Amino acid sequence: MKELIVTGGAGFIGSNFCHWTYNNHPDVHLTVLDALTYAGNRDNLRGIPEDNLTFVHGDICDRELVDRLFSGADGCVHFAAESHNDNSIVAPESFVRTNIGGTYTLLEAARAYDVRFHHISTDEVYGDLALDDPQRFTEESPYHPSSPYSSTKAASDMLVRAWVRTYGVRATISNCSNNYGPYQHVEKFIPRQITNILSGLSPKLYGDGLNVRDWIHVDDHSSAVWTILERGKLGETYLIGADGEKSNLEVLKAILRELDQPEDAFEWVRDRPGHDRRYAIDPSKISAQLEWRPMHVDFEDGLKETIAWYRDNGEWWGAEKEATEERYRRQSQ
Ligand code: NAD
Ligand code: TDX
Repeated sequence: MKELIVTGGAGFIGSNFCHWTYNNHPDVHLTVLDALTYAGNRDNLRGIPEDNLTFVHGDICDRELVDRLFSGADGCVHFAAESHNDNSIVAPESFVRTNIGGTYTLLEAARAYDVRFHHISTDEVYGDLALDDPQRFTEESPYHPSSPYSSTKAASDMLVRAWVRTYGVRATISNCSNNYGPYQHVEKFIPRQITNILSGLSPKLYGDGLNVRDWIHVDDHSSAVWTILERGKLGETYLIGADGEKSNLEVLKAILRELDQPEDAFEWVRDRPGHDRRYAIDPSKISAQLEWRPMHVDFEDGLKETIAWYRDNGEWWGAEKEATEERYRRQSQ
């Protein structure tokens, strides 16, 4: 794998994946294809030398452009998406276009140029679990998406499966749990609460705060994707998770503690419509079959580093913060 296309490489997980690749596989040349929506930032890739990275400002729905890039590539890791549930509830159209239409366009190019394709998806395609359910999601769990966002991700997974079976496209899929780490947009839960506190605003908790998310450090997501690229079986799906289940209230209290705030210094706000109760990943398949293990197993440590990153990089998030909070105010969130 010498020439790798990374779609959405200027976003949160895609840019961390590019840094991880540069640090661990410096012989790989990356071509980032990113439309630089509100969620993409070219600066996220700063530090990766030009010899290792070509940046292409463009849309994954642009067939001509995608064909041109795929004609010279060995592989593609597909991160590009509209990724935020709350936005999908207010304005679902771009989710359908990018997440379904964009994935279709890339699959057609992977088929035409026989490019190895890895599709990045989410545990949200499986819907949610009750808080007291002893089960976790596995690769066999039925698809049951709840939101416009997760339904478009589920549809994109189905396209990949069909292109593998019908056309023999050399593809794999991974469905990962909630990521945290540097470069995550301030609309998402952890960065929103950190930057609220740093800006003198109250953190905002939806519903009763007992919803559970299964947290994984973004670098562990990158190492898992590379494990699949190197050792994954074509046509297979792998769930990625790091045994990181925590309620939103627990996570918020950890952030408040780290930033020397009182435990109750937050506001309850309107719940997300259709809010999934709990996500939980059983990572047995990737750990048993591909021998992948997460490295960042201490969530409190990872959270501390993430808080420090936001404290040190105010100029990175400052510009997006105001517009994001304005959007949330309109939604009473
Ligand atoms: P993000 O919103 O931070 O980044 C998305 C990137 O895609 C941005 O750089 C944006 O400019 C780009 N993009 C959007 N539409 C595009 C288009 N039409 N053409 C080209 N580029 C476009 O998202 P993220 O949190 O980094 O998520 C990346 C991927 O990982 C998504 O596919 C998401 O579904 C999946 N995922 C995310 C999480 C998580 O916790 N954030 C967990 C599991 C899976
Ligand atoms: O201000 C907030 N208050 C709050 O209580 C925000 C922004 C969120 N929440 C809650 C909603 C969720 O229960 O926190 C939890 C996490 O919310 P998000 O960060 O929006 O993530 P989630 O909806 O779980 O989806 C994330 O993980 C799966 C990513 O955004 C998706 O792209 C990924 O597929």
